[in-house]
Amino acid sequence: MIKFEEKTKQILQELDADIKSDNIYNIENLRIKYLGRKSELSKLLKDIKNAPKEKRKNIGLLLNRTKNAIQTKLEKIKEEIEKEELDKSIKKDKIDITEPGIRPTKGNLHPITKLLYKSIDIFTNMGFEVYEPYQIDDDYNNFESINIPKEHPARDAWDTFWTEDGQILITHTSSMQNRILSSKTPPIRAVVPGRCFRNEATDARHEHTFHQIEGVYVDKQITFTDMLGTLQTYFEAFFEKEIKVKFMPDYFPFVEPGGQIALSCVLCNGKGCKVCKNSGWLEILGCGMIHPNVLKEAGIDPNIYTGFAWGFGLERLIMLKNGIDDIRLFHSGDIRFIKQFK
Ligand code: FA5
Repeated sequence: MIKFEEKTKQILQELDADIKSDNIYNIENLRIKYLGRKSELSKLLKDIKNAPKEKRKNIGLLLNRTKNAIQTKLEKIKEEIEKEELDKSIKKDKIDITEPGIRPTKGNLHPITKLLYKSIDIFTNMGFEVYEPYQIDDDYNNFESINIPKEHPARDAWDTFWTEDGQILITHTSSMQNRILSSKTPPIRAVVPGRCFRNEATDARHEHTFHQIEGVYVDKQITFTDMLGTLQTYFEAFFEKEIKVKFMPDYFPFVEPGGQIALSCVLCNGKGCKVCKNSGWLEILGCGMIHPNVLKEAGIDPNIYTGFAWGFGLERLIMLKNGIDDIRLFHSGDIRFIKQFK
């Protein structure tokens, strides 16, 4: 029995020494060495039969305990190695989600995105804040709050997509006028670039989905000429050339007086061509002085403050700037079209 006790003690000591050394990185070798058929422990197990009969049971228990102890040590060291390897790989493959993205080396921005950014730059340099519209909004914001009550005939001017629960896919970015005017105190200078939707047949100049840029400016003593100056400044920066603007009266329920702005044709410089139908002018946007009812609805006193608003279609401007003859090309998904706008 003493021989067995000494031997098992030696085996466990030797295993501990191996574990401390580099051998631990080959668990399988250790398992063969300490538990394999040729191991010291196996030899001791075979030796039981030579021990006195009455001691065999205790020797058997001792050897079993030793075998379990070896297995537990090997199991533990295996877990440690696996954890260490996992930690190493986590460190190596760690992704820092706060790092900036890698700018793609190929590809280019869609012309709408590109000229939307350019327009936002121009307006922010002029002191305008930028708001994004809700693409699905309610009747109050798209119509009622801007002086277009239910049953008002002017609603027919905006062919509207309704959702089943009575919401609206915004027909114009004027849907943000009341939100902006009622949430701020003048001076208010804001632009709203965003996607609009109209339930109308498409052709070379009409899409069901297009972009508008709305603008509102409210302060004391704001006049009509401030509006003309602001828009002229924007158009000259956008087209990078001198431009004349012309106002023609028109009706929008949310402005009074209201009208259309026409630009001197950017293609023929006002001389007359196919695009401007030889008139030298291009009608480009709706605008006007904000109606007192719209100011009142937003909690602004029209006796103290005045302001102007406008809304134009971005696609139509890009078409002019780049000589594009069909608005449907923008969403055609034709990569050859997009690649031209490097
Ligand atoms: C409006 O939508 C008014 N909310 C604009 C406005 C704002 C007037 C503030 C006064 C004060 P209108 O429906 O005319 O107005 O649209 C304005 C511009 O959006 C048009 O001049 C045109 O450039 C563009 N647009 C309108 N419908 C389409 C369409 N189906 N496809 C492409 N562009 C369109």
